[in-house]
Amino acid sequence: MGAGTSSAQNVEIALKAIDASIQILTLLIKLVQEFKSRPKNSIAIEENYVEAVNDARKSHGIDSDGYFNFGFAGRVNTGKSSLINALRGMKDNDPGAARVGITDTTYNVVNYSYPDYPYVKLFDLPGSGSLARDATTYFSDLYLCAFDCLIILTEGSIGEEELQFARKARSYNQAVCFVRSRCDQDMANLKENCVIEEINEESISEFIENTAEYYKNQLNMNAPDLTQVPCFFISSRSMYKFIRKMPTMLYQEAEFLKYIVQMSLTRRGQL
Ligand SMILES: Nc1nc2c(ncn2[C@@H]2O[C@H](COP(=O)(O)OP(=O)(O)O)[C@@H](O)[C@H]2O)c(=O)[nH]1
Ligand SMILES: [Mg+2]
Repeated sequence: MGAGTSSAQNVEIALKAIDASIQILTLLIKLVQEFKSRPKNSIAIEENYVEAVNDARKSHGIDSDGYFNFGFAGRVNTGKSSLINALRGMKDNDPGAARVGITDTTYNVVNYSYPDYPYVKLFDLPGSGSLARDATTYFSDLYLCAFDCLIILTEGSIGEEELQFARKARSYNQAVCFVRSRCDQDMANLKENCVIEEINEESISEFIENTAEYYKNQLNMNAPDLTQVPCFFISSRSMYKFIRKMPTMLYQEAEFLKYIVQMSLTRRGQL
């Protein structure tokens, strides 16, 4: 909180933040009900992309009319598998959980279903940017245009290859977003280095504000065509607790979920 901010102003800011969170959560709860049943509509694909998208779906064994499909792409170690586990309310060592911390980059695409949402599938894609995976052909090799929404996990900054994936996704009119996971580790480092005193709502929101500004500037400078692609700052640890309805400090887990749910429903004309 800036110097000179009165306690009345602090309370007002905190109340506004709580109000915004309640609004997001209320909307999220409402939207998520749609995922309890089969998609009502197909995704409309532009005529010149129909063949490529159908090929991509076939290659992943995707039934796009019967299921909502979300793809998780990005470099090795960015937290794709951990996020999928958290979204499924699973610990990394639970039976059936995605394998975490695996440096072997050659394993295949694996899709995971959702215990409470049988019509949702989450696709864990092999990491890009390794010797085993050529970044220039990653998008086409892995048929990344097949999903309702492509979620690109990033590291501290958005690299050229992530920009290319997002650009390609947009050329197919596919919903896409960047996600910077592992933010709890950043916060722990800041505390360790005495940059912040405590990890609390205030320091988290300041961290998100600063990091979001940095990402926005990066996009403005390197990819002005992609400034509409949102970036969410999250932690899979917080996501797990959020999904399990356990108390936790949140980063942008609710905003991220709201976005992907909303994009999928919009593409299917269900919103
Ligand atoms: N603290 C923390 N560690 C994470 C988080 N997400 C992933 N990790 C760790 O980062 C490493 C790589 O995660 P993984 O999900 O396997 O990344 P992937 O290669 O992109 O699938 C593992 O050691 C995870 O435990 C997170 O949100 N917080
Ligand atoms: Mg993985």
